[in-house]
Amino acid sequence: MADISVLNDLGKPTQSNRLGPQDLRDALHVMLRIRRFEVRAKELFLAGIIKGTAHSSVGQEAIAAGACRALEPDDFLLTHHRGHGHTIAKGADIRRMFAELMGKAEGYCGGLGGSMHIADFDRNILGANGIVGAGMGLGTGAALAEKLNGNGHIGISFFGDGAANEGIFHEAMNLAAVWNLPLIFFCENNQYGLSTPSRAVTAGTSIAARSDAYGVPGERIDGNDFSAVFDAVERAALRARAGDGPTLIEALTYRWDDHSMRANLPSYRTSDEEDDWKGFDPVLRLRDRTIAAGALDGAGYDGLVTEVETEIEEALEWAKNQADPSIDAAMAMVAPPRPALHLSEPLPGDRRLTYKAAITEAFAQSMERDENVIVLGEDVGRIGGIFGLTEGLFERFGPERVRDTPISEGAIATCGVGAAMLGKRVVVEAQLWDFVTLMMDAIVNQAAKARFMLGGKARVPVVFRGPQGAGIRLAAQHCQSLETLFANVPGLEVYAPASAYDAKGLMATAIQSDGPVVFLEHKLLYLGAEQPVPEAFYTIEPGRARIVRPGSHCTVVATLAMVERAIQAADRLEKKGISIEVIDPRTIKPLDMATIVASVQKTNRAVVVHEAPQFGGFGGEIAAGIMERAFDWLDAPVARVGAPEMPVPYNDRLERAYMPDASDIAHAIESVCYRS
Ligand SMILES: Cc1ncc(C[n+]2csc(CCOP(=O)(O)OP(=O)(O)O)c2C)c(N)n1
Ligand SMILES: [Mg+2]
Repeated sequence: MADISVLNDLGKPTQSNRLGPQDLRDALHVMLRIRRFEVRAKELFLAGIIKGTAHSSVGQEAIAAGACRALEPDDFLLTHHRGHGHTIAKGADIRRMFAELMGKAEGYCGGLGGSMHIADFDRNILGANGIVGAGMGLGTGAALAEKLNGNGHIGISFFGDGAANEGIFHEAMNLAAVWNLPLIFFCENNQYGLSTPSRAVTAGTSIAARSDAYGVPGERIDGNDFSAVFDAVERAALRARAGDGPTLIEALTYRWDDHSMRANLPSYRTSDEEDDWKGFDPVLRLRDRTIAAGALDGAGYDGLVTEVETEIEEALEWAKNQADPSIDAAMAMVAPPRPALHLSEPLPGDRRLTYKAAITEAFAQSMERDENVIVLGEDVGRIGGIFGLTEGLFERFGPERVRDTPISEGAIATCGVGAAMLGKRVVVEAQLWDFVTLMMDAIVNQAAKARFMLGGKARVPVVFRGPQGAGIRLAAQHCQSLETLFANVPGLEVYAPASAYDAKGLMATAIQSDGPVVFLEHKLLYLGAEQPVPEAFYTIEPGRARIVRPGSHCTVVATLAMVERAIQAADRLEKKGISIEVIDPRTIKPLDMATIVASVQKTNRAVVVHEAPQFGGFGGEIAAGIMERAFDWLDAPVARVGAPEMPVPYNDRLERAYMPDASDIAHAIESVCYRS
């Protein structure tokens, strides 16, 4: 059972000097629209017209109406799964919301997102979210972008009491506080996270009290009192606009319905408790105040209710009559159009740079060309990153654009996504690529899907980059090759350059892309010698493999540190009269299967090499692609070379044995060459 003592604080009248009778009437109108929307949505769900699930905000309407009234139209809003009220109060079109809930093409997300992903970028509604807590991380990024844009806009991230126990709450609060971001953290404490009472899983006296730990103001308010919400958000907005940073507001409230429309959970709340809270109905409380203020009488209220009912019926009838989306339209939403790139790659020339310096040069040139390019990561600023990839950028472009972050991978990565949504091009460094596992929500659930699930308008130009791979004895948690985790996620591109030339050109391409790119580097390549790299800015079209070494007897497809080893194997076998064609795909996704297939049609044999464990590696994808498209040309099954089914060992000798080397590759080549 919930803590009923909180009721003692409710019902106390609060006064806002800024709100006149007409404001109260307008807010009541908004709250009635929210309530009717939710009531009808639930009925439509039960009738099978709305599918999946949706989360009603009945009982919580004062929060949406009060908070959004204190914001300016240009301020941004991020919400969560229970977001209908927030989007309606921020001005979203109810017809398009219903259409989305019905999965229609005219819905806010083209029918591809549903209730949990409604966004309206024209109104700075940056999206509801199906991942509890994600809006806080995204909010830090959106707030950072607006701060850097210098336009005076601020934003709000709504989340629940349950979300306050996610790590992202703490990471985002800390980040927003240290960077003084114009962001309001608004916790709707409806006292339950699904079936679990908040007080049973939440330490401390209140969620608001946690603000002390981050040195920002925090207050707990009556969330069923429109004016209390308005006042608190207005105070927080004034602070944010004045450059004084974030505020945490915790509003006590109660949801009247079950957790979701789909939920058919055993009872976990008493009917007494539910009835008590219904006695604090935010709509009726505002109705009474509005009547007392003289802006409405009883008949006027009934008229308002009827007006809202008519609007909602018309909206849902309109929505019902819309068409379903087509699969072609859905496919077009996955990735943004590619920006115009240099179609022909420049000649390498005589100037030489290391792999590392080539990437640094791509950062510097991209930052010079576009002031919206920013770099985020642990130690990327003052010391230029622990491997030195961002060396010199801090001095040249300043601390606003080259930002040393807290050790908060979840916040850094979601911050990058949020900043990208509001105009930045963000490079996010994972100090060691293994730490990307703490960034997975941002990359996989947010960046990869934002354009698709939020209606095609979200732009997410973020490069998630870092050094993967073994070879310098950093053991199991600092040496993995994780490309397949990303290659299997629609909406992501995965680049893996093996040469300095490709590293510079592909990094420039990645930064120019309007969609998210996972950019894999390799620690051993950082140690490599200088190679020819053009001085001028250039890009490389992703999805174009490079034939690194021509040959006629067997095709070897290799990436990153394996390219050099494949060349060594080819050199050895050449002495035995075997001619090897080595292909570096350069980008794992998009993958240039055409070049690989054409090569196999010439050589009739293929070996695929990667450093990641063989089982489940992307070598299987290439082998299958060759089998599908060049089966009739094959003289032997495609061979794969990868690491064994083992975490990367620390011991020097074992680590060397773990990584495929030229002998392993040569052995595999011989096995396919001498087969027939
Ligand atoms: C990261 C994550 N964990 C779990 C869930 C499943 N889930 C959806 S809503 C919810 C409860 C959230 O509670 P709260 O944050 O208080 O929001 P409320 O539903 O009460 O509005 C849970 C557990 C999820 N969507 N995302
Ligand atoms: Mg809750």
